[in-house]
Amino acid sequence: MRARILQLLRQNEDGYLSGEAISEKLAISRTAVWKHIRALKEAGYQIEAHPRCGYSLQQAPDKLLPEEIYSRLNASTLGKKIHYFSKVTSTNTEAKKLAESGCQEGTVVLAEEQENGRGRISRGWFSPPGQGIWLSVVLRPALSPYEISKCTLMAAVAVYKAILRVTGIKCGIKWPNDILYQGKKLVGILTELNAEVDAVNYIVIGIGINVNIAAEDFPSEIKSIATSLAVAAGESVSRLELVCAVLEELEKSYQAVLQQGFGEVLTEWRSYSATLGKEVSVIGANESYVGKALDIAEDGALLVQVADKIERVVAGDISIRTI
Ligand code: BTX
Repeated sequence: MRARILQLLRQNEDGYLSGEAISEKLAISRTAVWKHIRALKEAGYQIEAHPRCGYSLQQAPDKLLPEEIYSRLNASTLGKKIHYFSKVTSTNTEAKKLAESGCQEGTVVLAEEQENGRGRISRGWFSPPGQGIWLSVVLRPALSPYEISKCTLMAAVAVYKAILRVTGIKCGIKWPNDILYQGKKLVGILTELNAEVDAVNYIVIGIGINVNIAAEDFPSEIKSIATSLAVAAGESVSRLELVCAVLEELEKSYQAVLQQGFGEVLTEWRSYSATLGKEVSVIGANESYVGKALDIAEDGALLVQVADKIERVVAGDISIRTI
């Protein structure tokens, strides 16, 4: 209902809209209108109330509020239900709890700040308040658990396209889960799986995008390897527009995967890759080697030419550096 009130106020951005008009258009009482307006003000909206003319929206807060997303989002499953937090331990942890309790597919968890944002293999993810997109999506794909590593590639392709659409910036995807700009990390993706031997119960795709973090605000240990869209663009970027674009692109890629398999995703991934054709150093638990990244296989593994042999590198067990 709040999303619809905001929509009405936006259609009247220059002028005022009376409480009576809103109550008639939405078939709710004047008191209900007043309560919703009060809640919107508490959430940070500047809404002017004039005794005779009604309400006028002056300014929306720079927050990823579900009302704002619902009124802009052009998707049918993803983001239909958004759980929003000002601060959370990790959106992936919250999303897993929701998935365990049976939430619908496409449920999204979004936070302004994560206190303990997670990367792969117990690494951390820097997630300061109000400057990034820290989100997790719950999916319940009818796929084999062996296919799930390709969902990370699918998410990377979707985020790449969303960034291009909103900012015009062309990034590069580093196998398997990072998006880079000029060699520095802009986006991280963490896919977590809950499955039986032959069936997936749910997956959580966690996406962290550095949107408006200033270069000097990254902690010293990642300053030289991290960047943000604002740094790349030279101006701040609308998180709201970007979060909607990410959900829309992810929904499109996901639908295509469910209907036609991963073929198209893998083709797109290849053309946006920052890894293929490069010399890479593969650092595994038991062995390390240097080779040339040739391609990704149909199962998503990275194929690396080492002397006259082709090694298959499987997601999750290695760290890879482009030389
Ligand atoms: P990763 O293991 O590939 O990368 C983690 C590494 O990246 C860290 O060890 C650090 O060196 C570096 N790093 C940490 N924070 C940042 C940052 N903000 N920008 C650039 N580099 C950084 C990547 O794991 C997967 C990250 C997923 C994050 C999302 S946010 C929403 C969701 N919730 C959650 O807890 N995780 C995911």
